[in-house]
Amino acid sequence: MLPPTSFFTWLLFRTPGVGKSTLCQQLVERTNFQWLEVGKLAKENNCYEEFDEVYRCPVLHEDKILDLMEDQMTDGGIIVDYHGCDFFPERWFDIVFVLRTNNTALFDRLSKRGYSGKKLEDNIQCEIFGTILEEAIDSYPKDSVFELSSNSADEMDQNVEQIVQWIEQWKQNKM
Ligand code: DAT
Repeated sequence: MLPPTSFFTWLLFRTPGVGKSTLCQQLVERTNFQWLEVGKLAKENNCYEEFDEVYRCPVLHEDKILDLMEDQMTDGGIIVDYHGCDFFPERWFDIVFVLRTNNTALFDRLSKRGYSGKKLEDNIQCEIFGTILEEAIDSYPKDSVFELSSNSADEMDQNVEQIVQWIEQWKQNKM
């Protein structure tokens, strides 16, 4: 059982392909929380510093995106979805979820998405070494970081149920 807590929820998720969007979509349908996709917000507002030629992707301008998010984060009830976490202020979040997927499933999902070469290898390695879980534990209180396994559709359903229960409990505690 996840602990009841106060204000914001941060759903921090891992490497691409672990099921962040799928989970967020289902949570939005089941709760009145809003889904804030940091990657999408950055794209819409051109929050980039440069282009990374190795990974073939733009590099996030962290200060710009934090300024944009600040207003939205003050009201609470936000699910923040991104693959990194150490640059967000700790005060924004009450809880951090890190999704994990085994290498075989992740390899298949990322290959289907068109990832190959170094980008594919590095993302798989990031998952193997638990890089983002480590980053979350280093950046936030240990008792607010939860790891959720996301290998199968059944596990996805369980994760949704567990988080919905946590949100219901959070609402009751606020009444
Ligand atoms: P992300 O947003 O983390 O990049 P996604 O939600 O787009 O990931 O999911 C990538 C693909 O994997 C998509 O086709 C749905 C599938 N998928 C996600 N989570 C899954 C799970 N737990 N079991 C089976 N398939 C899953």
